[in-house]
Amino acid sequence: MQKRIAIIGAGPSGMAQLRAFESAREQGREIPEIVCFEKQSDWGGQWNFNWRTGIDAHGEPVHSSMYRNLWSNGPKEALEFAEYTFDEHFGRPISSYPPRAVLWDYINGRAEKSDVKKHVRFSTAVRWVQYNAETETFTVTVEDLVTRTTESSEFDNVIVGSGHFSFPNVPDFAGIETFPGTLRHAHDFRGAESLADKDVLLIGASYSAEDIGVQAYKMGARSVTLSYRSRPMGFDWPEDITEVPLLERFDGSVAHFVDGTSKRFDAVILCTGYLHHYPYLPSDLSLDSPNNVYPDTLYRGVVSEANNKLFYLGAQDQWFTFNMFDAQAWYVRDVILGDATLPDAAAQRADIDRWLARFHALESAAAEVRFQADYIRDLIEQSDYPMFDLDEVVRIFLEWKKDKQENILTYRDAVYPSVMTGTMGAVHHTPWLQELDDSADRYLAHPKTDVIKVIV
Ligand code: FAD
Ligand code: NA7
Repeated sequence: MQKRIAIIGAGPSGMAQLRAFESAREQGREIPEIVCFEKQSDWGGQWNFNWRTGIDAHGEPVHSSMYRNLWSNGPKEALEFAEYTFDEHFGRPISSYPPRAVLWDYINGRAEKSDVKKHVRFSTAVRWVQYNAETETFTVTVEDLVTRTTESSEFDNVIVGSGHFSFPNVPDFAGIETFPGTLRHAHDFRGAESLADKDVLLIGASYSAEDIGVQAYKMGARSVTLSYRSRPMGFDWPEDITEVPLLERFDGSVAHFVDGTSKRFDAVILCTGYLHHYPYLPSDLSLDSPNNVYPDTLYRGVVSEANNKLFYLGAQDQWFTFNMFDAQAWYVRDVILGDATLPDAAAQRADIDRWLARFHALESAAAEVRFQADYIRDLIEQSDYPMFDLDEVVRIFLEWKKDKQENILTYRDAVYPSVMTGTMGAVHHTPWLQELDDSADRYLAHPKTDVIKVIV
């Protein structure tokens, strides 16, 4: 009987999985019946912007944490698909840090081209997944959010692609209930315009705090204060952005920090990260991990140790994104098709432990980037996904980090060569700090540039 595969989520990870199976089919392979359940009405995951916060029109938690003004926070050259390039999609060079809508267009373009939409059941939320040891299948219960009908069916494998940047981690702070201004988590942040002329406090010292802080500055905040728990980000901030140690307590609109300083604020945004949370999975199958580059209990970062018929895509903290999801999806496909075999449980554990030992010894962000590149290399070596120059991607990441150190306000104006085609990114027509229109139309109204080949 033909195998049945359930994919949960049609974000970049789920779309990579659909593409991986399609690529096997194009090579004449018989592929299983695939059903991808997506609770939103369109695909793209985080990249499918939603103006709503809290709950959506169906009463579901809003998935995307992205905001209107979001532009790629890393060079596009580091996330490019090895088998669908930016050149192929746009037909001309574009800059290295496109806005959200342009990256959505890119992932949408590949998926549309491979005609995989027919496998997706949109507006359908996965409610529960139950493994049956006797039949060795999963019963997947879903709800069609439009017709309000619930149904269950059997699958041989389940692939989790529901992401892990949607359920906010919301810590408590003494006196926070007395704060009278705007208070929210980064998950509910949709744009920085309302922060103009405001004194803004951001708690956290990672990507969200960094980018929302810079967005607030760009939109004219009076001051931006970033409060860190472990260590400051340490960029050469402009005068109106300051880093302070951890928040100790609020007293009305005044925040007191552990170094004894205090300041009055109009708005507070908790940039305190997200939880791995899989409400449709029983606890023994649900990944429980902090946000890091090697979550424990996943063999090769994707196969659930608790049940080898269950897979997770994109569960890692992400330096690499789209091409890492591809490497994972191609490998998962091959395990399901029987082209890649899994070692026994003891060997899986030994392999996980080897990677974990390496992960725990990492001492710098640069070492983490190299670690993730090695992880991807190991995966690609197991499948027919086109190998690409991962060392060159690492070099681009390190350049990006250097550019940010030099100037956190202008790093998005830099361009890099494509690792896949050698095409140099085109300098955008307007410096990022001055560009107030984030639309794809405005972005793509780019004067045509000659393609420059760079020898890499
Ligand atoms: P997601 O994109 O989260 O997609 C998961 C999908 O699963 C969603 O469509 C969701 O609706 C669906 N889903 C969830 N639960 C269910 C359910 N129960 N039933 C059915 N469907 C369900 N990456 C970059 O490369 N560059 C960036 O600049 C960048 N910026 C980011 C900014 C923010 C604010 C955030 C939060 C992330 C950013 N990322 C960025 C990382 C981003 O997470 C990845 O690029 C990518 O979106 C991850 O893809 P995914 O498919 O694993 O998860
Ligand atoms: P991250 O990268 O997981 O970072 C979370 C940050 O929140 C990190 O600096 C944490 O400090 C901080 N944090 C967590 N809990 C607390 C408490 N209780 N008090 C103070 N600070 C805290 O999440 P991001 O949202 O920045 O990024 C996630 C993704 O979204 C990423 O892929 C981006 O591309 C966009 P720590 O350093 O651990 O002390």
